[in-house]
Amino acid sequence: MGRLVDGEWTTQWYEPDEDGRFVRPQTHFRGRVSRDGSTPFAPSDGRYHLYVSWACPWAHRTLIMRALQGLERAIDISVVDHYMGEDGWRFDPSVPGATKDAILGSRYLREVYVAADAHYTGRVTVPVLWDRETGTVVNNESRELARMLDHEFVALAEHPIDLAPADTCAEIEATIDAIYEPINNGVYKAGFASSQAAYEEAVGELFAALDHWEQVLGRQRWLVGDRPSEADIFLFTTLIRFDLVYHTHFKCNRRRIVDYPNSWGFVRELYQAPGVAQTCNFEHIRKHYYRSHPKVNPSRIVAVGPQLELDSAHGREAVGGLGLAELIASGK
Ligand SMILES: N[C@@H](CCC(=O)N[C@@H](CS)C(=O)NCC(=O)O)C(=O)O
Repeated sequence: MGRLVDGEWTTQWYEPDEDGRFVRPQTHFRGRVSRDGSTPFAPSDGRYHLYVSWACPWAHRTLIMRALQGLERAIDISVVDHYMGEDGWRFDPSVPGATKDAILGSRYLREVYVAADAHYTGRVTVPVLWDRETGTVVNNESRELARMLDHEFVALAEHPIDLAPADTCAEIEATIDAIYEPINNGVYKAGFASSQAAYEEAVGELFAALDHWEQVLGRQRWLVGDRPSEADIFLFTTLIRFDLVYHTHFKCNRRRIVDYPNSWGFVRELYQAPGVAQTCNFEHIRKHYYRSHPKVNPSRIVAVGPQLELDSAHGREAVGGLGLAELIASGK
């Protein structure tokens, strides 16, 4: 694990704050693809390329959005190896599920960042959206990329759906904010804490939030009412990894997601929606986390379990509202 400083690679673990808390760095590339011509990046078939990891929950947001919209043909992908070592993310097509860098043929993802900005300073993260036309990175912030894939590529999507409709968009944004610190980032704050107090603070907030959303999902089908939204995808990418890695590797072990009946049904409904299971690579998830954080797991031994029963009936119809598969079929 490391970072680029003025285009040069340095190896260094995350710097905690003075109380041992994990602090997630800001993202650098914040360009936007827009269909109204307001930015230099117009949506166009085959112009953009996504760099992803099957292991990463942030990249997974973009992979799910790409699948739900039917953008696989319009936006191709390169997939890094699951192992992230001293040199950061790397390409190794001999690893099942991983690919070469289809754009630059590079060995390490950091080369893509340096190609976009020779003086780049910051972490080298996935996901990354690359523009073939200008030869640069458009954006590397998953929340913004998910919104672009949701709204800006409608003309290229094989079955476009709107996962942030105007009338509920403010509530969707507020819900994405509400789950980010305690849940999406919370598992990392627990796992990367370097003091007992910071760990306990993160785990406390995490399970308070999981308990809260479990109640909500008992009353309504989705986080924002009766229709699926971006917020659901963002919760899903953390929950699908929870029992596999966060519970044991990041010590988030007060409960498992299978112990939350509503949340577990919610996970299964999303998993079973067309195209989503193909974005879930449990080998990459397991191997990445257990092997890539030597401070957390110095032996790099990969835990064997658990077996998840993701294909059993989710039963979420009982809560009412619109199913994700139904939304895709309706094309709205
Ligand atoms: N804010 C970014 C965070 C992405 C991120 O942290 N990705 C992780 C993988 S799960 C990564 O690439 N980490 C490499 C590093 O921090 O060196 C986003 O949401 O897109």
